[in-house]
Amino acid sequence: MDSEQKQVLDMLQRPFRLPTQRESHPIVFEVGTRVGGSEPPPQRLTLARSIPRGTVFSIFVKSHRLAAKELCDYFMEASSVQELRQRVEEVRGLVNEKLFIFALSFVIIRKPEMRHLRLPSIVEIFPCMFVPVTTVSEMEQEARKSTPDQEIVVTEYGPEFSSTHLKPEHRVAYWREDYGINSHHWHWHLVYPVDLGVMRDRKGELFFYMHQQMLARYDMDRLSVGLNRVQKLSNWRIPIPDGYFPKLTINNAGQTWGSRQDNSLVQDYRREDFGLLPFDVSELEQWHSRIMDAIHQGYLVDHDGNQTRLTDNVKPPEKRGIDLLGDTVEADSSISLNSLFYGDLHNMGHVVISAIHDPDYAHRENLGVMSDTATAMRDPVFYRWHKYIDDIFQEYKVIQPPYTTEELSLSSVEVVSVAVESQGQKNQLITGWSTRDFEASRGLDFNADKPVMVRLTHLNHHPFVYSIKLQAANSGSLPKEVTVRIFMAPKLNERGVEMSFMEQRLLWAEMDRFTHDLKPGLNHILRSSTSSSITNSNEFTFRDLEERPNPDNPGAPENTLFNFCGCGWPQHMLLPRGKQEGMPFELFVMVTDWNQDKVAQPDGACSCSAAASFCGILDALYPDARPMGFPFDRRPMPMLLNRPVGRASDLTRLSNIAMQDITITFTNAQITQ
Ligand code: CUO
Repeated sequence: MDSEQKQVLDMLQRPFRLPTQRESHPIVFEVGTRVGGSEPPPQRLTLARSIPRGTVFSIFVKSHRLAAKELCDYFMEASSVQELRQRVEEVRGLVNEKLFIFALSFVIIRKPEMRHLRLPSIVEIFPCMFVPVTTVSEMEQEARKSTPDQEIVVTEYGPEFSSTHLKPEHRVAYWREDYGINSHHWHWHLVYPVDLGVMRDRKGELFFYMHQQMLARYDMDRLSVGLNRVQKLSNWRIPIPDGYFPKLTINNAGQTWGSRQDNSLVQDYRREDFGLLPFDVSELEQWHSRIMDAIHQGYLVDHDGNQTRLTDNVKPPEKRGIDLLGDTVEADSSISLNSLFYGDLHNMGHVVISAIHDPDYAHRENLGVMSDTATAMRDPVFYRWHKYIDDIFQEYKVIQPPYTTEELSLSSVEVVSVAVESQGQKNQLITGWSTRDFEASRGLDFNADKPVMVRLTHLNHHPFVYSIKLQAANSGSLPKEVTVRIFMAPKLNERGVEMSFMEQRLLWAEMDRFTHDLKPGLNHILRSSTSSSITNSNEFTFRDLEERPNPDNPGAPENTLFNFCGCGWPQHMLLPRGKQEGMPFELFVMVTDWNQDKVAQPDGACSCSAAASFCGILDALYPDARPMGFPFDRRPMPMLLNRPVGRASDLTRLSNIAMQDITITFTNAQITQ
């Protein structure tokens, strides 16, 4: 990393700080002044500068997305790192802090000269989006009280999170408020942004799949703590029972996010602070019903009235129906076939819900946490909203032709046995608590001469190993390579009853997906839980990056991987909590022919595999030709199940599929690794 690059990265620190006299570039606002060889910022950055500092920046709001595009383009057009540094310096302090960090992160990920650098954790950039204002003040006090011989100041937050345990929903606060889950969500939307001109392979489908998987995982933890699965927010005309009080601050002046009382009713949107036109709840319902009509009619209608069929049985380059629907629901105006007709359902739902407490801005209250990708997952209503969105996709998926025996089987391979091993125990996994320190003083100024740390509690588990034995035929057409797909789901529903295939279908969480070189005869695969294709192995702190500087080798592969794959699911949340008395889960292992799964990648595509299941691969195609969620995205042919209430275990009649009962026990103790 050269000094220009380091200076760019350093500008991720203390976003609320105004540039000092020496750092500031007053020429920026002088009309007609050329900066960095491009058009002058005052004319170019009108949208970006229209969002006041210290206020909410929301990529769910179209005008904010356009502002982000303007700023990202301005940074991306810099012809050298030096010019980028210049532009970033000029803009810092002039535009909204969240917008600034979003655009700077965007450019670090995508600009060829920058993307070998690692991005530090968003937790350190905006600690006030991860810990309540009371903890921030506690940190301030601790810093003030600290003695000269103290090298650092540490303040703990958790494990109670913002819950009181008076409301049932508080039982999963540890999950919703987990720093890794929220930073994953922020990172995912940075990697797959809407309206920023980013064309990613199967973007719409991954929008569906990644969010569906988060819901499956949330439901697993809900069942672990004795809650029912999430109910979709389908009726907008009745109050939402669960309120949310984030206790987080939007800026360094102590401004708080809007909160929602229990039993609030969604209102027509009449605020004027985001440049949005007045907007009625009935418009959301209308968009929803148009999309549902498209699903049932089997086609979408574009701006010119042309029909585009919706089916998942396509040959590339035709897009799968689920991909088109994902784009339509997420409403990227350059990708959605007809955003005027099908609307902006997903994003506007976030906006309307986050304005529920002050829909006409009469109280001058900020939007709620649902308006920001780094905070939305803290709110119970996020899951109800996304269940509603997922329900659209599932409506489509259940009318797709069921998978046939031919599509599901691989007769030359038999999965002989499956087990997980951890701490010398077979098929018994253990969860508990751990802590992780973040340097909050990288993001907020505590006026301290030493690092001010926040110690966050999070769920964790002992690492484990999958032990999978495959028997491959000694003759005949044996695939050279196979894909191993591992899923996990709770075995019992809320009533303690084993679930049918259709009831359990949406609870299967992908645990791993990898390829294996097959040899004839017995193959014994040992695979560590830490290698999972959904997880991101680490969340880097600023200190990590300083202590392990990046090699001066632009494009050093491991760092490029980090930036893109840094959006993976947190490793510490790979397992659901389970119960103290032990909770039964089922592992599902399926082996398929890699020759049918593989995707021809463009030359020079990076071979990243970390977190590819949720985040795709930088500059490459999604690395699995099957529909995302295969084989649980659709029903299997009825004859494959023992009707009328066939179970997933019925599929083990196919040699390439096996299942194993396991138990997850929550110890409520510290897990140290
Ligand atoms: Cu990730 Cu609604 O898409 O938040």
